[in-house]
Parts: sequence; structure tokens; C-alpha cells
Amino acid sequence: MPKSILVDPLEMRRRSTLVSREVPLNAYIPDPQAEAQKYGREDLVRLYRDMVFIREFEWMLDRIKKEGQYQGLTCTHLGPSHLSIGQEAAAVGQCYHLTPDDFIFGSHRSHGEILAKCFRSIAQLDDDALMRLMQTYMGGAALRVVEKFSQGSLKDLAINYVLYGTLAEIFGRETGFNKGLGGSMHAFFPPFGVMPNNAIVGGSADIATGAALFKRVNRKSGICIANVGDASAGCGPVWEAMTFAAMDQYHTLWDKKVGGAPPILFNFMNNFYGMGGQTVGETMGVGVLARLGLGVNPEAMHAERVDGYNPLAVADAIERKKEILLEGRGPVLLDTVTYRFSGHSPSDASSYRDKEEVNRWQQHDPLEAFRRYLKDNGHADDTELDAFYHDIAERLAHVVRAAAALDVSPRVNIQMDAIAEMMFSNQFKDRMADGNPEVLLPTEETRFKITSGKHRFGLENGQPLPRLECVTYAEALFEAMLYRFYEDPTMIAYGEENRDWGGAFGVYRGLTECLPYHRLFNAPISEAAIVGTAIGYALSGGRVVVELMYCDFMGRAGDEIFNQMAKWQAMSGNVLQLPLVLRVSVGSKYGAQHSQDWSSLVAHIPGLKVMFPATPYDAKGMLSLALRGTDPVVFFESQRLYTEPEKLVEGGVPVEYYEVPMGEPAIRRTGDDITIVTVGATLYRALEAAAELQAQYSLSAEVIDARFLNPLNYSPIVASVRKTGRVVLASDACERGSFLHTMASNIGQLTFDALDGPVAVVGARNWITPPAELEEAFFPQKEWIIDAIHEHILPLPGHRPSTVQTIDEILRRNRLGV
Ligand SMILES: Cc1ncc(C[n+]2csc(CCOP(=O)(O)OP(=O)(O)O)c2C)c(N)n1
Ligand SMILES: [Mg+2]
Repeated sequence: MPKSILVDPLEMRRRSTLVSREVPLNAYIPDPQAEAQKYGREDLVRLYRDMVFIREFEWMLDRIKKEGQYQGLTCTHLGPSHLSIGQEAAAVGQCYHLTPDDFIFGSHRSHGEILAKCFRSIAQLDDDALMRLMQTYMGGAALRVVEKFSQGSLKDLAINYVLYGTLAEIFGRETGFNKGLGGSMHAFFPPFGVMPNNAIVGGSADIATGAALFKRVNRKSGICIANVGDASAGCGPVWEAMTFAAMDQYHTLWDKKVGGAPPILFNFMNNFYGMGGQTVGETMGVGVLARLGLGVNPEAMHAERVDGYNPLAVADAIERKKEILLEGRGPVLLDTVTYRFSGHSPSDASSYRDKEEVNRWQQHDPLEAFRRYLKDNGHADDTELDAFYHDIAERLAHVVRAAAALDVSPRVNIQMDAIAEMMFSNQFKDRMADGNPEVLLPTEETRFKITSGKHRFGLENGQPLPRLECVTYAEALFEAMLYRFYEDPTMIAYGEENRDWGGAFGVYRGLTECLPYHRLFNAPISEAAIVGTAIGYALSGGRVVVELMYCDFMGRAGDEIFNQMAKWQAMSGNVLQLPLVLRVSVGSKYGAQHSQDWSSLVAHIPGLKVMFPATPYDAKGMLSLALRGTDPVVFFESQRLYTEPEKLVEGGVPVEYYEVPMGEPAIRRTGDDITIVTVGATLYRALEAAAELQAQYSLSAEVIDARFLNPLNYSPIVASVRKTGRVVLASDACERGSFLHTMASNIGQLTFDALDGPVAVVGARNWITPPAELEEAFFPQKEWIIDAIHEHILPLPGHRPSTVQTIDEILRRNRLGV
């Protein structure tokens, strides 16, 4: 089914000039009369109050970091504290037109944004809703603390709740918004639409875009804002996110009823500095940050520079841009001009900037300016405005005392393994939301009709059946995907060449016909954004499968896999779940940059489940398992296996739905003399080795396919090794640093008393992967396994090794680092 977007050579070759859209800079024209009418006295004064509250909150942290006290109360805080003193108007103005349904994601410097959004939500919600929320969030833990010292209205209580929940989080306490596992740089509070803040510069851009995708695909209300710093404009993933958000297909190919582009606003909090590097005049060359929009789409992302020192200019911009976003005409970029009076962090002596510059900005202090504005226009007098300073100081005295006291605000119980409990949600859900999955064909008319009719086992009387007549590893994956697509209305999949082409290896062939564009689409070649947006989609409540064409491209999505996908479940204190499967194809035949098995890298990172099926039965059963879970899974597949039918599991690949049990290795061949454990496609070479060991040396080998790297139940492996007393491990990953060494060390510790020899490891050579014709010298072969057994574990009578696996050779290779 080809797309009908014609690329016309006449049009493409025509001489003309590209005319760029104009980008407004600080276009807001203040009009006190109109503003009084639009906002009303009460709200205008409240904007000021919120700015004062934020400033005092940050000032309090500054005192604690620099002096170890606040209002005479001794208090220490070891962790970070990136303050936003000077930037309050940008945060408060932004939140005015946002509701709890609108999501904001932020950065390491987002305390002000958290407070502003929470205060705004408190103003909007009624007392019952607020109380319910405080009672239910984390079982009411923070509410119980603040109730003890709060007086006044329920909204007053809610304000204290927010101040305390945020501070207790910054102090790393269990009563904090994220059980203290997020801390200052990652604190957030989803009930008010305050979504994860990110300590990786620019990290929020693609995650927020994924949340916006979730809203669009699932027809949820609200917009998403990625609050990132000006210096993040130099980050690749930020650009990738903007490109992803601006894809033409939302308008050209997606069903109109979906509503257009994801409602994402990239808001650059432009304080003109990274830590010390100046983005204008030094580390970048764009001049005006808003210019970036010109490089992304014809609408220039509706970019504008906004005066972030006037909360009303910011509120006005957000109101106008929100409308554009809700109409599906995003993405939007705002260059919100601001300035931090505080250092990058409290220990920063600001040696990189002139005192004169700070002084000049202080003369524009948004709090002073807005105070003057309120007084000049008769909205408030000094007494009323000063009262806010007294009010917040009084609140904070209670809040700091409570958050600092270990008996009131304890840390999570490490003795009870509290953090381990939060690494995974370990739930299984058939669907992440109710409703009918949007599909274009009834199941009976999908390609399942063909695959289900194929031979489900690839051998007959021990002889191979024609491959085309058997269900293959790739088709087994297809069946698992199809099933879940028809069960879970939130499930979507995307990646490079996922639609039409069916994924680079055809796994999704047949899905294009049965799914609308918004459930299966081609992404730009933006691995970081592919994974990052999927994280945002998943943590907003949807199930998502994304694909990296080759394992080697994980490098392009390094931060997203290692820092984001792996961590948000635990950093949220279990508030978020990540039903996200990242399919990663391990290549071969394509040389050094397309043939690496990097499973050890992901298995090393806490927070990821890691699977690597080696048979079609497992391909379907393990993907089915991953697709019902609520945790992030990196799902490795081997390109050597895609076209293989099932030849090991009796009965073949079931037509109906089934799951492989989590973490359980599979015994592929039983034996008594030696255990061979494999990860991935090396299984088949191990089975060849086992056959030869039996035929030539009468040794019976037990072959175990680990299937899972994490979690992994070692018990069957331990039982096998205790029986055989010998073990060799093999996989296609380069030997140095391979996950096999983790397994070897565990098996060694768990079975030392039963071992007759060392645990041997056979990995690929520590080289670049050579061309296809030389791969046999690189990836473990049957002979390597037999030779390794002969050299290290059990001399095989009469055996003449054909490869060098000796101790001297191991030493030599390590000396050379190869
Ligand atoms: C990927 C990454 N690189 C470097 C850092 C260290 N770092 C933390 S904040 C920062 C400067 C960020 O500047 P900007 O994005 O403008 O935000 P601001 O601090 O000005 O709010 C740097 C370099 C980091 N956290 N993440
Ligand atoms: Mg900055």
C-alpha cells in the first residue's frame, strides 16, 4: 500500500528563493487596563505571591547550602540545589493558563516551575478534589505531616503540602513527592501535571514530546511543555525531539480525527548561560535562540522570544500558543528570556560573569517590577504585598523543621530493601486503558491468517521443512505484536522504516494493513528521540514498542536507554510505570558498525529487563510477556534467526497466545558431563558442539539457553552445574566485559564446591567485527567451545584443537588489549 505523496522533480528542481517566516521578539505590549480586566485584581496579586513564595523557597535552600541554617534552624543538605532566583516570573507566568491536565517537564533548575504549577493547580481545583488527591497520593504520607502544623483554609493546607512535599523530596525523605529517590533535580508531582524534571541537560525535550504524542494518540486533553535551558539547544536529542514533533505525517497521513501534531511546546528558559559558558557570544552561534524554529519547519515552530521578566508577557504567549497546540498545529518554540541572580549552584562564585551584568539584571528584578506595577495600578499596597513575605517565611519555618527532622520525615528503609522494591513495578496488564483498539481489519483478515496456517514446527521426521512454509522467528514476533495491538488500545509502535517496509527485517509485515498511522508509523532517523519519546509515551500511561534497527545504534540513544528508560520507574518512587519495549536487532554480515551484541551494556544498568530469545517459540512467548508487563524491556533479537523456523521446542510455536515465564532459562538438551550456557544465537553452535562432544568423546553436554539476562533465575543453571561439575558459557558478544563474565562469576560463587574446573567463557574476539566473509574468525564457533573445554576444563582424549584457547593465549590477548 504505497503512500501517495509524490515527490515531483519539476518542483524540486525549480529555481526560486526560500523565504523565512518572521520571528517576533518580545512582542507583548503591556496594557494595564486590559490586564486588569483580563486577570482581575486577585489573580494579578496572586501572580506576585507565587513569585515571592518561589523566591523565598530558593533563598531558604541557598541559606541551608551556604550557612547550614534557615531562620536559625540548623539544617544540612548534601545534595544539589540549582536555584532559580531571578527566574520566577517565567515559571509563574507560564502556569497561569495551564490546568492540571497540561504537563510540564523540566530540568535540574525546576523548583520554581514545580511550585508555580502546583500553586496554580491549587487555585483551580476545588477543596474536595484537593483533599482527595492529598489523601491518596503515596497513601497520604506528606499530608499527615503538614496537617500537624497547618492552619487556615484547605488551600492553605495544600500550599504547605506542596512546599513540604517538594522540600522533603529535595532532602531525600520517604515523605517527599517521589519517596526521596528523585531529589532536587528530579522532583515532580504528576497529580498537578508536574512531570519528571531531568538532570540530563535537554533530557526533557524528547520525553515531553512522547507525552504529547500520548495525549494526541489517546485523545487526552492538555498540552505538554518541555522546560529546558538555553544551553540545551546544543544537544542532539533536543533537535531530534523538535524534528520528531514537526513531522509532516501528522497532517499528510494521519487520520484527521486524531487531531494533528502532538501538542508540545519547547520552552527554552533562556538565562544566557550554561554553567559558565555563554550561549550568546561564546558556545553557540544562533544569536537569538528563537531562530532555531526556522530550521525545523515552515512555520518556524511558531517561534517567539518572550520577555520572561514580565509574567503577563509569558502568560499571554502561553495562552496563544496553547491554542495553536490544541488545534494540532504544533510544535511551538519559545525563547523565554530570563536571568538567574543566583549562581549555577550555591557553590558557584560566578567568576564567569561580570558583576555589572548581574547588577543590571537586578535592576529589572521581576519581583520589584511587578510589585511596582501592582501598586501603580492600584491592585495592592505595600502592607498586602509585604504580608506575602511574612506568610511564606512562617510556612517555611514549619516546613523546614518538619522536612529536616528524621523522626517526622524518615528516609526509605534501606534495611527493608526499599529501593530494590521500586526498581520494577512487576505488574501485568492486558491493556493500559479501556476502549476499543483502533484497527483497520478484523483479526481474521490480517496476515495472521497466513502465518497461523503455516507449519508451526520446522522439522518433520527429523528433516527440515521448506522455510517458506514454516512460521519463522520474525513471524512469531509479528504474532505477538498483532495480539497485543488488538488487545491494548493504547499500544503503538514506531521506529525507522516500521510502516510499509515492516521494519528493516520485515517483522511488522502485515501490520501496515491493519493499523492506522497513529498506531504504527515511520520515525525520523532519530534514535534518541525514538527511545526518548517512547519513554514519555509510556510514563504518561500508554504501551509502546520502539525499534532500533541495529544494536550498534544504541550509542545514538545512549542517554535515553541508560539514564531515562532505566531510571524513571525507581526515581518516581513507583508513581510511574514504563510499559515500554525496545526491540534491538543484533546484526551480522554488515561489519564493524552493524554487528555488535551490546547486551552486556544494558544488563549492567539497573532498572532494565533484558531478554534475548533464540527460538521462534521464545520470540513469541517472550515478546508476549514483555508486552503485557509494565516495566521497560530491552528485547534483543538476532538477525541470524529471523528467517529460522522452530526446531527445538517440540510442538513448535503455538498459534494461540502464551507467555514464557519471566527469568527462566530453558534447557535445550539434557546431559550429565558438562553444562553449556548460551545467550542468543550462539545456542545453535553450542548444540553442534554438544553433538560433536557426544559423537567424538562420549561426553553428554547439557545445553541451557539463558534467554533472559535480567531478571535471571540462576537455579536451573546452578542445578545443572552441580550435576555436571563443569560449565562453559558462550555468546556472540565480544568477550571482554561480556555479560557472560557476570554469569561466570555468579556460577563460580554459587557452585564452587561442585566444580571440577574453572568456569570457561567463550565470547567473540575483542576486535571490530570484520566483513561477512571473515565472521567465522570473529564469532564463537562450535570448535571454539570444544577447544575451550579441552584446554581449561577437561582434556579430551586425542583432541587436536583447531583454535588457540590456551591460558598463554588468554594472557597474550589481554596484554595486547585485543
Ligand atoms: C548531558 C549533560 N551535560 C552536562 C551536564 C552538566 N550540566 C548541568 S547544568 C549545565 C548547564 C545547563 O545550562 P542550561 O541548559 O542553559 O540550563 P541552566 O543551568 O542555565 O538552567 C551543565 C553543563 C548535564 N547535567 N547533562
Ligand atoms: Mg541556561
